[in-house]
Amino acid sequence: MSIPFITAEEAAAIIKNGDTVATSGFTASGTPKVVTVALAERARALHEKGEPFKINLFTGASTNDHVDGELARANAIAKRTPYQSHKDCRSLVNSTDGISYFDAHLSHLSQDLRYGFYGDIDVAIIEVTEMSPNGEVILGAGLGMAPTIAHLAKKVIIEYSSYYHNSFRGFHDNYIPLDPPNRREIPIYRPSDRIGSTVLKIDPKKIVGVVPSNASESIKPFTAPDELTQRIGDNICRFLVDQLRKGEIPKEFLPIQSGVGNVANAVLYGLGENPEIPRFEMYTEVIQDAVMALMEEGKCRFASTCSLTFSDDAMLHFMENIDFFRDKVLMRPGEISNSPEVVRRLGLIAMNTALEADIYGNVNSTHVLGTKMMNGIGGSADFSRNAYLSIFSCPSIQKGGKISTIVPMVSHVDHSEHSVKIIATEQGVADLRGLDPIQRAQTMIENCVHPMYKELMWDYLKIACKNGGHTPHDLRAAFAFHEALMEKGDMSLVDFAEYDK
Ligand code: 0RQ
Repeated sequence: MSIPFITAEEAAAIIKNGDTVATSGFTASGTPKVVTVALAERARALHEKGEPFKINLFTGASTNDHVDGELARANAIAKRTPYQSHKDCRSLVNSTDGISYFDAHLSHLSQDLRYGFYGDIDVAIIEVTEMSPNGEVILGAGLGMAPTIAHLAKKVIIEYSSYYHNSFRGFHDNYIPLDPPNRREIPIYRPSDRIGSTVLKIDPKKIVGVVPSNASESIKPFTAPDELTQRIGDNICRFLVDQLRKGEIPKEFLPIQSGVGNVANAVLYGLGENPEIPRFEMYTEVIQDAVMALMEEGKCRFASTCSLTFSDDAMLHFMENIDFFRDKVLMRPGEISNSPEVVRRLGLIAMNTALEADIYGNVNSTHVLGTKMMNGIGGSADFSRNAYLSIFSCPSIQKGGKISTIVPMVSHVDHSEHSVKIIATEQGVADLRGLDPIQRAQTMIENCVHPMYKELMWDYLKIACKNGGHTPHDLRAAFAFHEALMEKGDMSLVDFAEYDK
């Protein structure tokens, strides 16, 4: 059967008000780039005529301006999950009559969709880089939920990207686990184990059209590590070398998961430069520019990932040298790249970022002042709960010192004290393993808190300890830092005098 080429506008016209639309991709990579722009245009035109038009939008992770940006600005998103990081989308997520957003673990969404928890998928928009008439496709630079949504969706729109001049064939590992009660183990015993297929087979009867696209992922280069991120990165590297020397990390080292952002890049560069760190593998959800450089230097032997989150220049470099990377990279669906089962089996060193952490080791990755959604939990808990070593890092202060990121009690919990083993700031590293709560608090204050907040934090612990208990708190004062920020614009103006009675 022949599958028609259609325009982005024709594809957008297939999507109806109230539809649930799922897209391929993970971060900007592999997401649609033209159909969603036309869809936003259509929404605007309908809104101008006074007609309602909103979709429910399910993706692999965050997207790009072409998806979250365009659709948010057109006020075309009713429900959104599992992760977003675009400022226009975020502002609607945080307004009561904006987007109904629910935050979900990235490894969960594909299976939750198969379980039927969130209704039908009306339309899947899937970016491909090669396609045959029988519906066999080669995906692009990011998978996300592509295999599951291709299988579940009633209709599939293909975005056929001609941006990439060299073939991605061989990089993908498309795989859908059986669902309970028939699930078996996911047979990955090393990061390089292939378990699925390089091609994704989509029922050609469901493909309603193919839309040509020639857009890049539009990912900007990360800024070079500044002094602060460099210090955090150095602290983590020193800690890992020390663990290696003590034999607490096996001498072969363990696969690394690394979140996105500048600290992640700084740590990876640091590991690359450190002669005591052996060549390592990665089992992670995104690989950024730093990883490509480490592969070329021979320091990183292999990376299993869900997406290639390379800046546009780095992606061009990857493409020009694609044969070098063919046996060094596998891209998998998010539920496999982030599978808690595989993370536990491989024994990962997981490194993620916190917005704030408390003196007992609970971590908030998502909510500013406990209320405003930043991005979402992403894959951070898929990894940290199950890792061999889970490390969270953040600068000890934000906004020029008006915020201490280490607080008495986090204003929202994403990662409980039971999942968090190590916390690092530019001040130092708190190794919380095997410590009771008071020891944890002392270690956190001594090693991670910024000098301008240390005395205040000791004051809090003293007040809390007067109440006794296993995990001492003064519930009246536990959020005094947050209150000072809200009322006086500065946490350091907290006054514990009224509680110290
Ligand atoms: O504000 O933007 O006004 O400058 O928050 O802070 O330090 O630049 O942090 O960009 O690395 O993001 C946790 C959000 C960190 C991210 C989080 C303010 C600060 C700044 C951003 P400005 P930074 P980053 C892999 C794993 C969850 C998902 C995850 C994240 C802005 O890492 O989304 O880990 N993680 N996924 O000033 C008030 C505080 C603050 C604060 C920072 N305590 N209170 N404001 N800020 N701390 C990827 C995927 O899952 C795909």
